[in-house]
Amino acid sequence: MSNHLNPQLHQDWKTNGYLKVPGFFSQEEVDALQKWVSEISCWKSTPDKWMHHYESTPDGPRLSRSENFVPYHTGMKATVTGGKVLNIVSELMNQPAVLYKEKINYKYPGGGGYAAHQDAPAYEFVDYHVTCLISVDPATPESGCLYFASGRHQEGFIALDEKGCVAPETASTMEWVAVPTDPGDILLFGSYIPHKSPANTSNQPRRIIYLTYNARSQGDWREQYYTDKRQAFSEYAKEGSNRDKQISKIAHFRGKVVNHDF
Ligand SMILES: O=C(O)CCC(=O)C(=O)O
Repeated sequence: MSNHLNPQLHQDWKTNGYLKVPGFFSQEEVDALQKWVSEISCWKSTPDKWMHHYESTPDGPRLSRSENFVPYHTGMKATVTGGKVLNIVSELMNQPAVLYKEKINYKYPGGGGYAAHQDAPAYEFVDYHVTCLISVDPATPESGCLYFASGRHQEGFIALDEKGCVAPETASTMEWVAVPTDPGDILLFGSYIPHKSPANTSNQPRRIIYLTYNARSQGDWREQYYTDKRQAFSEYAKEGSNRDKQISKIAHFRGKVVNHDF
């Protein structure tokens, strides 16, 4: 585990529950990441490999999210399962980390935002995770960057409602900090920090990669996570409930989901 962070940054992480590291990736690396995200977004849907989710936008149906792409993309796999991303996450966890899940949220113009939530209720099997967000495009308040309830990660589950989100009446009393990011910036956050994001009201995509890790000492749950997610969504579809119109086990996505294909 090499040292990326000075004591002040470690302190900021502890105090705020999130940490932005500007310019973590070089321009060359950003070019590669942008190319890889475009490649993955063009993959045809399959029933048993990667998962694509779509939403309705003013420009027609657009991808809202892709998941489970790491086993099928060599460049992405090398970048997210080793090297400096794994190192910085392991440094924050004070122990070696392993990838738990990965996703790209595209948020094309008109794409939906996310209600205030903590990630922990959706991330089963292990009780604590750290996510590394990689900004592929500029994320601004207009294009739908993340907002955090700074310092509220130390309170366990907060006002968990029936959707798995922070109850709106509690969320509205929280102090929210916008954290815009540029391509190549990373933003690290733990699974208990409340966060949310608005819809994309700009005319540019706001693509972000989210890499979620857990402590390796707690096991490698990645396969199990995706098996369980597929199974849960096929059950939601059979039930005839609206839950299959979610993109996660929690109902935090505010866009209009169309054409589920897994
Ligand atoms: O991409 C976003 O705007 C927020 C995503 C998020 O919080 C999530 O997917 O849980």
